[in-house]
Amino acid sequence: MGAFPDVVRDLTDFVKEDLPEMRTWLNKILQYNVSGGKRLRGLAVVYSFRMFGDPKDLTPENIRLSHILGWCVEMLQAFFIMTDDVMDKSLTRRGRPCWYKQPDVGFRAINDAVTIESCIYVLLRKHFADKPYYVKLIDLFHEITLKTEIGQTLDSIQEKKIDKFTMDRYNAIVKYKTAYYSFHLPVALAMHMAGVEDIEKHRQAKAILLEMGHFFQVQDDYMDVFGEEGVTGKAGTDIQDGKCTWLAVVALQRSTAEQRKILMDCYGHDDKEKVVAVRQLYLQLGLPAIFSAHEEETYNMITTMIQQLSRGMPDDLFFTLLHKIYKRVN
Ligand code: GPP
Ligand code: MG
Ligand code: MG
Ligand code: MG
Repeated sequence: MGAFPDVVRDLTDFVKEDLPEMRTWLNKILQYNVSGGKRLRGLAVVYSFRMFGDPKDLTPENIRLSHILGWCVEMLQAFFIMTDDVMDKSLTRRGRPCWYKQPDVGFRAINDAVTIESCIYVLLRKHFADKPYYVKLIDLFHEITLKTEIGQTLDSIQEKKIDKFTMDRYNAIVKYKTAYYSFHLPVALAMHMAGVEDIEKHRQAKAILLEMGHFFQVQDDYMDVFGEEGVTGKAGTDIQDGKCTWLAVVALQRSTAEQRKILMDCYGHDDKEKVVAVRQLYLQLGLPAIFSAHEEETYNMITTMIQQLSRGMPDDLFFTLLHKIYKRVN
């Protein structure tokens, strides 16, 4: 948080002084959409740089740069959630109305979101242009932005076709829409910053991070239905939107013909009674207990993967990330 005011100043300074209303607006959209939340992704950059960096490189200046890079990841996240909330017709985010739901915003939120995305590259140029790893950072942001957008497309074209939901399809959607940008991106950025270019180290890190990212979205899907809005900060929309979620896939796998009919009739409708019927069916099928068992299994599987990391890989970092998400409630 100490670096955030400087980040905002760098960006508002990009806008010339003769456009004061734009400077005020930019300040407002950054405060509302970037500064809140758990900052899990941004902090992952900072932890990863500390763990991968050679002790002699952990200077106050470099640590500060890792904070700025962390904010760049949080800005990418802001860009995604601002547009995702429009597409998902969500009402609340981080315990407040979604940005597009603000009375003076509406569809202008789309421009605000892409503006925040572009700000990432202003910060990268300002702080990293003279670094040998500058191109690696830009390239990774671009590659993972496209992967996430591919995931968002898969997520939206799958909507409501409940008879087509399979675990394979689900796995592909969440790898692209969530795992790359939420877990792989922050750690890979920090590895480049720390000068770690060993392909095998990147491969091992990515394998674990994509598993964590996958599980993170399973949790997100679970909380969409069974979480408390006061704790998650967002009202669920997946059943109404007809999303291919972990709950929907598991429910389909375990349904009798009769239960399947309830899903076919009720899933994907913005109708209170139908939403309640789907939730009831999830309870009847015992999904909360199945989710808990899956959480344990995933925790054990990722723990084993971390224990098998080669020497020189910071297993503490991966355990810290795992413990941040295990049994999370928001
Ligand atoms: C999570 O889906 C995925 C994203 C927020 C990535 C969006 C990507 C874009 C290119 C816009 P979700 O809809 O389940 O998230 P939430 O529950 O937070 O709305
Ligand atoms: Mg959403
Ligand atoms: Mg979505
Ligand atoms: Mg969700």
